[in-house]
Amino acid sequence: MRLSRYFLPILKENPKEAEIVSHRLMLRAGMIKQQSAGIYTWLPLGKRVLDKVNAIIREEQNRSGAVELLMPTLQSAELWQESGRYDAYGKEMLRIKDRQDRPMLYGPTNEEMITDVFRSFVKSYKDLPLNLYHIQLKFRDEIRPRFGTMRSREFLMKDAYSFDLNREGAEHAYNRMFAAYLRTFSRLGLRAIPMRADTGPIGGNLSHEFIILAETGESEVFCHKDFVDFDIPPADSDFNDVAEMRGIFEQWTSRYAATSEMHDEAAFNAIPETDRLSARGIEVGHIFYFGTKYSEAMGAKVQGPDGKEHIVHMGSYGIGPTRLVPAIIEASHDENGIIWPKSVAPFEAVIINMKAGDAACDAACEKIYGEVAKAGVDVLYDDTDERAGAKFATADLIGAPVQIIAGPRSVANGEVEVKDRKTGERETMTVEAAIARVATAN
Ligand code: 5CA
Repeated sequence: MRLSRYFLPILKENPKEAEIVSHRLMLRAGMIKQQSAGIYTWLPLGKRVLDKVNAIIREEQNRSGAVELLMPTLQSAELWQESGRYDAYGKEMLRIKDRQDRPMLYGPTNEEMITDVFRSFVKSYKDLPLNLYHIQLKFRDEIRPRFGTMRSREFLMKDAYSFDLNREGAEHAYNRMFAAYLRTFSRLGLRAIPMRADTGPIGGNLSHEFIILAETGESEVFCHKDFVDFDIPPADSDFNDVAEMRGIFEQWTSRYAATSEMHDEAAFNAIPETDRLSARGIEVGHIFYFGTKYSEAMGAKVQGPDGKEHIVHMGSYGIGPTRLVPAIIEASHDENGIIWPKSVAPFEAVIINMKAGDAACDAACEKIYGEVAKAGVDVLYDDTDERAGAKFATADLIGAPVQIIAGPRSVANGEVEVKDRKTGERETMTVEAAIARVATAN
């Protein structure tokens, strides 16, 4: 991508409304624009990151055996009257009437709708286990939307819903998703700690939140300090292996870790004082086992191997991609801007032409740009006629992991500088070596 043809509305000044660093940097780097309270446009740079986050989430959901579909954002009130949540959900639900005066709502979550999909088609235990997910916009009329897309009113959610014949099967589904979540967050460059959590309006009694430690986080968490270091299940884990998945889950749950709602002072105090960690964090995922709460109310049942009807056991599993993007920034930035993990960087490399219009600089940059792009690397070429200082500042702000800097002096020797955004280390090398460095790192 040539910057001269891109749409990157960088802000020079610090926006006053931004209270936390991720919100400030997302506005300054031209990633998002607020449209009204808690409602955002994802500008091209932000959209690139969001797409990469979603791609990783999708790969790990698919790996675990979940199957993707897409449900609508607008739902009819009738479905929610069946489950009893239409009245119970309260003011967070945005209620709308269509031209026929029929009550509708902008979905805050999809348990009812997926249960309706399930009951329309699935009649036999032979079709189980089943886990269906989508990545879709939600709306919750939060009293206090804040921190940009961290807590917004319209936000993206990956929500998965599992269906099993009995509690045992549902526990396996839960453990499988638990392992998939550990892998997902790790690939996003994050350490998200699973903690016992309250189930709130979703219901049920088994639930974990995945929390990233951050001072600006809105959740209060308590755990053993060693709990923040852990192994991630490998890609070749057998998600169908009940014992393997239970092992991963139990390795976790054997140690005390809880959010403030579930906080058990006695259990926490049983940890030696020097090993206790109480901190703040950002909830990036939340999983629930709620048994037959919706399937019973809405008649989702299958014929079992015994020939009898069984109400199915369900769980739901959420991740917030539009919250993950600022969470990654909270965890990875410096005073100059964002430092993206390679897996979600909007551009893996930026080429900085320090003297656009200079024949030798242009030729070197064009060569690097052409070859690196051909190798499949997402590369941004700053071919604008801004001064070099402004180009350096922009490159640092938008946080591509590698910068290739071409100035007249080095280009005269057939060389460019390669800068690592994270460490700040600069290395001079030939144009060919720079191409190889960026292209083969892929
Ligand atoms: N149906 C269940 C799980 S599928 C559910 O709705 N769970 S939730 O309420 O915990 O939301 C799931 C995830 O969505 C949260 O972990 C969080 O990452 C994200 N999320 C929830 N509310 C917001 C919000 N207002 N802004 C941004 N992300 C949000």
